[in-house]
Amino acid sequence: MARKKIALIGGGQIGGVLAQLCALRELGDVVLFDIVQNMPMGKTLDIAEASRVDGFDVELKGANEYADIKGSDVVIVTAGLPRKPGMSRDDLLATNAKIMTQVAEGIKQYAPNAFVIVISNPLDAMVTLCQRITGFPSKRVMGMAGVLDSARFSSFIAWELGVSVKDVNAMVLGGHGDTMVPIKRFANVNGIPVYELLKKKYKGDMTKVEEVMTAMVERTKGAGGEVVKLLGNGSAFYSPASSAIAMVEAILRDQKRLLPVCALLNGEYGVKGFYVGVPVVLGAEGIEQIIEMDLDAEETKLLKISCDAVEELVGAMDKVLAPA
Ligand code: TXD
Repeated sequence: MARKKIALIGGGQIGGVLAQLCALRELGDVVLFDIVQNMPMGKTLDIAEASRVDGFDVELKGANEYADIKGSDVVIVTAGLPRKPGMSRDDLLATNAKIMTQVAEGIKQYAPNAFVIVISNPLDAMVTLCQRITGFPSKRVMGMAGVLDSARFSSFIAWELGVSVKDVNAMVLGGHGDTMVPIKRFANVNGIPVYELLKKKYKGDMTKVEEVMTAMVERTKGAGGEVVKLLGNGSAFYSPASSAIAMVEAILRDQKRLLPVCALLNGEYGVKGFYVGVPVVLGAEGIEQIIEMDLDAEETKLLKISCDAVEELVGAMDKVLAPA
């Protein structure tokens, strides 16, 4: 059986790590595309030359032409500008919308049967645009943000409680922006609610428990910005790449994982016609199911605020892209 073909559009920080992870896990042959001449060829050659040491059998190729992504099974898009310190993700809208327009047209032409995972920011608007331009079925076009935001939330919980992060389950829903909604109530460590464990740790002092939980939620919401500030140039790239690879694996290995994914909603959670982060089942068909959780009044309110912010962003994008 032929190896799968994975195209990475954008050969920058995340694109490079994605290429290496695809190779290390032997997920398929990799094409790394960028508009910068030679750079993707340099990165893929560098990774390929580690194949003897790491022991992987996949081909890696750099590309400056869309024709090279022909027949890809999966396309991951990171093309666009990252944030600089002090910028919000939404500040990237105008530039990245124009880039996404070109990228989506290239994917539509050369990889019409691919699953597409968008990473570029502002995420919810970019993936909405990508699906509209490609016209692909929405179960094949999705955005990565929730896996990363949830991984960050899980890390903070593990560090606070002094337990292995492998036992932590926590989900972040909504848009990938300042309004994202970490779902505190369902966060647990191997089934034990985080609230219960915090209550034990702080000997029933519920004020302290709420304070610690709120601090973890706020750190999660600002986690991308925390890294941007420390790096001084560019944004997080290791954890975003790993998170997208988890989604690729779920699809290629038909794992039926239940993950928070940026998906096109058609009435679920009261949203219609744009993308937002919700729990889905991810398998060989792509988004096989969208799960509607029973949220309480507070969670519903916060999710609505987040969805409204995404809707506004999509509206702003439409204005930017409208012919003058
Ligand atoms: O959770 C998430 N979704 C994210 C998203 C987490 C972290 C970062 N996130 C966003 O991913 C970030 O805000 C950016 O919008 C993207 C890519 O981040 P990365 O750190 O990889 O940015 P780089 O290193 O600047 O790489 C972008 C590449 C760069 O090599 C450009 O030359 C290329 O995109 N680029 C293009 N490629 C193809 N086609 C066009 N038109 C193009 N324009 C620029």
